[in-house]
Amino acid sequence: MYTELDPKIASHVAASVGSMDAYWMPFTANRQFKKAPRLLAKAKGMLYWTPEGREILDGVAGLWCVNAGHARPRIVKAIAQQAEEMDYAPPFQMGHPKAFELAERLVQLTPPGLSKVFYTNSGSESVDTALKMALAYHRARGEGHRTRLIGRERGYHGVNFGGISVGGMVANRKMFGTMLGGVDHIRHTHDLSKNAFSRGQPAHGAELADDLERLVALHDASTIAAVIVEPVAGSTGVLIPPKGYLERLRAICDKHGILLIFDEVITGFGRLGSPFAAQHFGVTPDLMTVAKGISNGCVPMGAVFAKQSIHDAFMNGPENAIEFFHGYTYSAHPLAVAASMGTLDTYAEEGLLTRGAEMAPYFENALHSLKDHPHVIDVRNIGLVGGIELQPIPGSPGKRAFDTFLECWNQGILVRFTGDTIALSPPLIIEKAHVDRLVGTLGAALKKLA
Ligand code: PXG
Repeated sequence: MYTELDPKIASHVAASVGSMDAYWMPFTANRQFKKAPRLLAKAKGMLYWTPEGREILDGVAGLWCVNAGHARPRIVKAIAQQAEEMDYAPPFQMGHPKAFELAERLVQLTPPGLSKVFYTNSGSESVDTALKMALAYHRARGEGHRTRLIGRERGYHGVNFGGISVGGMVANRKMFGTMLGGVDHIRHTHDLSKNAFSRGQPAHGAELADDLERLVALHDASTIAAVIVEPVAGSTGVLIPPKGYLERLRAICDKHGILLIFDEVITGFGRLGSPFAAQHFGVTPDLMTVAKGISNGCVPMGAVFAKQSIHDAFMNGPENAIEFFHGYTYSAHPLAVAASMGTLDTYAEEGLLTRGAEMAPYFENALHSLKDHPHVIDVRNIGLVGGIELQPIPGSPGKRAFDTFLECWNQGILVRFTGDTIALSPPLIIEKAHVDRLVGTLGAALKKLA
């Protein structure tokens, strides 16, 4: 099973896991992985260690989630204490004090108006929750004919049926039938012919927001409930909104009474150098989905932030009636709430929700030093997110990025790849020396593979 690994490493790995047969791994080439496993066994700060003790610098905050770095003491302590104090409390028709306290703290961080929090356990659940809220909101105010949901090409909104329906990644959609009906997509904003090697927001493409007008003309605004976009798309290769694009999308939604949903699962909690992308870009959505950084990835958690007016539209039946028939057994799970409190404490103490803005110029310059490396066709960045797009190997899309990812892993850094783009999204505690090591190693990997 471990024949492709160095025999010494293989025996360590084998000892640490035993059989790998039973675990059907998510979003993974299972057969390939099990022949040459890449395992992580320990984490602290900016670092991981493999079972055999090799140090790996974390260039992607786990999976865009460990924003405060690994094993932070306040978070560890909060989770441990909560596990002793109360492991679980039912969230339906019941509550626990810290869930309310956390909600009050969270809405201090959001843009004005997003004053209500609905808890979930993941980004996918947040997305499906927000889509359901949008539909139910219109129905509650007598516009039940607004049933269409609009996503965007190359969007990623998780893997549940709502999320893949509005999502725009063909591999995530094509195997799963017809999904939700009544969904349409606006065009994506990625245009290397005009915007390659942009620093921050690209100059060209604000007019792509007008594609929403095309769908309004086709379907009529009275049939459209909401539009969902990632302010910066992460999973599909770090797609940064052109200057003026989000403002224009907001204006078109307002004009037609369409709700605007920002999926901030990746951009939320400091990734761009502001608490949320909404503040970074100065555009406030009606609903905002988050996960990942809300609990530093330590215990699964997500949330939807809603405008007061959306919440209030539900509060119109008899007082003893449930207003929104939706929720999860683990909504506001005490361990997740505790992890989130410890996370917010850590963010506040260390100024992490704005630290990305301080580090961004250094990160940007380092990334753009890769411009003339082999096969690099674009470098793009915003806050502490970077994308390096590589020329695909003819006939083997994605292989160049996968090989680069593997070479990086062998050389001791963890990066992400999607299509032929390498993505970086390090923990927000990153120091300049880490940036140098990340980018230096990535550059060396690109040269080695040339
Ligand atoms: N929305 C967005 C914008 C995301 O990035 C989700 C929803 C779903 O979250 P959950 O918690 O259900 O996974 C995500 C998740 C990658 C990568 O490689 C990104 C995500 C997940 C897995 C891989 O970029 N983002």
